[in-house]
Amino acid sequence: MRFLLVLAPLLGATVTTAAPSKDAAMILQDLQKQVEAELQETHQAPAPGRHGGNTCTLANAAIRRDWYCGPLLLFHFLLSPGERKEYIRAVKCLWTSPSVDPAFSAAQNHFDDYVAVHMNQTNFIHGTANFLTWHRYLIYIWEQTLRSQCGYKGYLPYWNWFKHQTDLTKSPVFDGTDTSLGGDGEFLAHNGSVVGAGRIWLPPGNGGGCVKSGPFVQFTINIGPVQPAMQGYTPVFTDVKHRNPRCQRRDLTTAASVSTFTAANLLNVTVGAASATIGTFQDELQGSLGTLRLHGAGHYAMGGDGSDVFTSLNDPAFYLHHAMIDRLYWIWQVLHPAEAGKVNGTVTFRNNPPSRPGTVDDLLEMGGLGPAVPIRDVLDTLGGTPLCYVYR
Ligand SMILES: [Cu+2]
Repeated sequence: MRFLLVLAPLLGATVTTAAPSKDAAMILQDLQKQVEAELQETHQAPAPGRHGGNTCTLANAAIRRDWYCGPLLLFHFLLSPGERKEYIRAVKCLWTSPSVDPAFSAAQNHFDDYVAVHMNQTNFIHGTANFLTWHRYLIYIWEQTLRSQCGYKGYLPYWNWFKHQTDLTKSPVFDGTDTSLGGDGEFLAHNGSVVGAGRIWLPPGNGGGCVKSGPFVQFTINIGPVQPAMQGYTPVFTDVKHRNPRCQRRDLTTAASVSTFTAANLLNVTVGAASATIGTFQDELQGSLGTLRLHGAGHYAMGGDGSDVFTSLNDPAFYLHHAMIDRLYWIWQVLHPAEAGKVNGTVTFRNNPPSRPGTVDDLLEMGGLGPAVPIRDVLDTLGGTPLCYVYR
């Protein structure tokens, strides 16, 4: 663990307060190199696989890449503008594909189906033992569906939180160009967002209304909102049978990104104190009562529909945000092999109401989106049952 020694002075008790000498994006690249080196050592042959005959290797694994993260990095890490447009075209294709589940009468298309499946399970997939694996599997199905139904040839990109976190309007994910996932919302006066179980207030950004630029402005969303963090955005219903057609709202909230997407937080969760066990790792990544952490900060940085724990999938950036969460999970798993196969927590939202502990045999249910699989099948992204991907 050469890398840990290099970082040792940055870790320990001072990790959350010291200002590391490298910026977060560079630290993430160091972590990436460390993970790639570990995988080269440990994955000379395919992992045993759960169902025998695993054909997934490092050489044939899919590579999920950065939507674009700035000129500092080598070009092959990044999506080209043409690749970004291909991804956008495929997402539009889902938006114009029919809903597959008649139970979701509010869903007008297959994009809405994802919102509905997530909304129906919200209290059993957050603050739970399956949080990381459920979302890992959901975005995998999303990726594979873009490929199988919409002719997409690439893989799911991720939003690199550690670039442009001081001005989200400059982020290639949110800059409003035709190679972004849309820009900020129209200005709509509101009183900011209340998050962290009511204990944290985030000031309003410059948006709050309908996304005003980018490739998806003409699309209508239909489900929710159920519990948007943004004040003044009124929830209207709580099931998937009542359609609420509207524009997608966003309020790019730099107060969330700049305070949370820091080198100290990145180090803490990947190699610092919080990385010690699956329990401490997932709590730090996800956030707990009264704290804003990486997962929550991404949602609140989007604001508007993206800030709704039930229906944040209405913001197409959801998938790139959760790919980044999954990337950190993958990095952490490679660097902590003794913990990588474990789960921690129960089967209800922060154990409310009290419930049994989750296990790796629990099924990840995907409604009509895809087959249910046990957690153990998606613990290894190179396990071939069905996952076979890495990040770069
Ligand atoms: Cu979720």
